[in-house]
Amino acid sequence: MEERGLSAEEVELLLEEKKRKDLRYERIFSSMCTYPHEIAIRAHMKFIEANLGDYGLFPGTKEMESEVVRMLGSLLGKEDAVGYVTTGGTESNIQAIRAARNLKRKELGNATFNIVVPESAHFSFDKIADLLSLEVRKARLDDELRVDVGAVGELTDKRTVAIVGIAGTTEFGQIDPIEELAELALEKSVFLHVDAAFGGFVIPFLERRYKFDFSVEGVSAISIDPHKMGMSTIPAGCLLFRRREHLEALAVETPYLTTKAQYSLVGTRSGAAAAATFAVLKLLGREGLRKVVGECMRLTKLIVEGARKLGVEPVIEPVMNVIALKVENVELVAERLREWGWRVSTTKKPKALRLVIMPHVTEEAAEQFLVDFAGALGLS
Ligand code: 0PR
Repeated sequence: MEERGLSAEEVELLLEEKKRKDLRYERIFSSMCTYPHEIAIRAHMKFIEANLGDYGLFPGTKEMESEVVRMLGSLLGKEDAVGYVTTGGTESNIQAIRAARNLKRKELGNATFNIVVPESAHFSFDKIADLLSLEVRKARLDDELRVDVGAVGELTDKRTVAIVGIAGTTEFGQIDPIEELAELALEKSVFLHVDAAFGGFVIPFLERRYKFDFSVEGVSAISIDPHKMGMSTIPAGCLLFRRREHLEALAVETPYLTTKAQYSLVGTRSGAAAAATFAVLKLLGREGLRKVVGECMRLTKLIVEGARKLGVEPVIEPVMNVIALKVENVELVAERLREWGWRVSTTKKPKALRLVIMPHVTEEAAEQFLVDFAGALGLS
């Protein structure tokens, strides 16, 4: 760091230079984030200094956080669910499992515990296992890439602190059979965490109905991320619990703050992202969110149909706005697309070209993508 600072103009120039290096989202089909909604940006800026880590100082911001929790609880089948605005899916998943582990500890004392997750689980569960010294048991998937509930049952024992179902898998956008997992969870008295970090803002607005939320008895906790399909700013996740005792299992005393206890993983935390989420949910309502999802699904279908015309089939019929296409030499095709300015990713098992059709994708971009995709396949 230099002794003397630069002028504001010089810093602005530096910022511009860095900004030019960043990609814009228009041709990014590999991300689960998008441009935040205009109202979210405004709210974020308005509450830029608000710290929910000491919310006695920011009661207005705290009210918005509580209202976000209430709105998302009602979206997910339980208006009186308890929770808080996290930094994203990773924190929500860590905290859900930590709460379950703490409850299990009360019952069994210190022991080596495990969690049972689908093979399709996000890598945040590997971080969790490392952080909490848990064994992660990965359950196989069925042909449709949903977790095999029989396998989950076989892997679950009395040292299992939680089983996990995914509502919107990262790679394929598939939904695990949450009702069957819930039956198993109730039968074995195990905590069931549903990772709906991506799908939470999608599934309630699909034409087809899926039971995946608190309306299913046996679901103990849900992760849902406003900074993915909720069009909020980063960092905005939300963790919801069915019962207050789950949240209480995370409490740490905070002697010198304006509050007595803290439940979050991070201490100082963004009030801005909570305000942004509040604003976007108030502005759009369910109707607005349904429109966003409807448009993403329309373009998802358009791309799948276009791919089929090129002789390319999806791995599964897309459930949500995530497409995995069976492409030979997939890394080569992805690389060609990257050279033409597209950002796409690939899945591991089975290998496929993965596209996430976020709200920033326009019909024009989707059509142009199909033209370039044909080129990358060597068809034009
Ligand atoms: N759970 C699921 C189902 C997820 O898909 C993700 C992230 C998480 C949890 C973790 O969420 P946070 O990243 O908010 O902690 N899924 C994407 C992924 O890892 C996130 C992402 C977003 C990746 C934008 C790339 C990108 O450009 O693939």
